Amino acid sequence: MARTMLVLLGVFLMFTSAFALIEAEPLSINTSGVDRMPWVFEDSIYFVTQGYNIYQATWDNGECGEPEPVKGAVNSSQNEISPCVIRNNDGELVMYFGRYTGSDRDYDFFRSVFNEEKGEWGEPEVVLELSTETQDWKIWVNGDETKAYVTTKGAFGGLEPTGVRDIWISEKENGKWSTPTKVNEVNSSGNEWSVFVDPDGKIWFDSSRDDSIGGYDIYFYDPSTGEIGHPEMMINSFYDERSLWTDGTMIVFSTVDRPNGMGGYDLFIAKLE
Ligand SMILES: [Ca+2]
Ligand SMILES: [Ca+2]
Ligand SMILES: [Ca+2]
Repeated sequence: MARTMLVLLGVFLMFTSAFALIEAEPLSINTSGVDRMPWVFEDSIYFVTQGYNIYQATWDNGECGEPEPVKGAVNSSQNEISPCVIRNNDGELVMYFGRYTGSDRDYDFFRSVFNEEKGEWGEPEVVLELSTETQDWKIWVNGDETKAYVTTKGAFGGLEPTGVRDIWISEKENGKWSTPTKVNEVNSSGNEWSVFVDPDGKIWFDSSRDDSIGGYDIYFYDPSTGEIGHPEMMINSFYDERSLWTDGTMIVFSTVDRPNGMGGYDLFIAKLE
């Protein structure tokens, strides 16, 4: 009898510890308002919160410090979204992000360089080659600033907008971004709102398509196999899972109204290995 109890206890502990490893956990920086569009870089997490401004907090393997708005000229009275922070070949800290500029162009993409002397972000410049006349939403740029993926409700190169968000790619040639083209391997007839390329080259995105568990789910496209992966248990749920950041070992993503969150959009972290 005692032995049976011990075996049962062992099975229970194995189950709960394995489950703990794959269960996504909320980040401590979540608020009752909007907390979304995470980007981890060096020792900071950047994200969108508090009236659609970009905040940062110190980051140590999932442990976050107290968030504060990024210093300098990035945040304005308009909405800022989708921070993408890199360090380029000149050693500059660069942020690409989206900003709502009014009903004429909706959101456009901007680029700002961090001024190390002043300790703040410099005046952003609009990146017109990667922006359309309608809603441009998510941007990912590599460290060389030679390759960019964007999502937009608009279209480039004289194509007709489809009315939903798709993923497009551009490469820099002679210092100028090429006209973006559609990434047909990942686009569906529904919305692809976000895009993120991990260190292995996998293209991650969120989408609502036939096999989604509920609403929006997070997917990745692996160019080496040509297949689309759909992580289930640990990340995707009946709730909406949206934009994400990953280094290949962990993933930080936004989700809506998930239990254990603070409400609305919240940030969660899960291990990928
Ligand atoms: Ca929230
Ligand atoms: Ca626009
Ligand atoms: Ca879902």
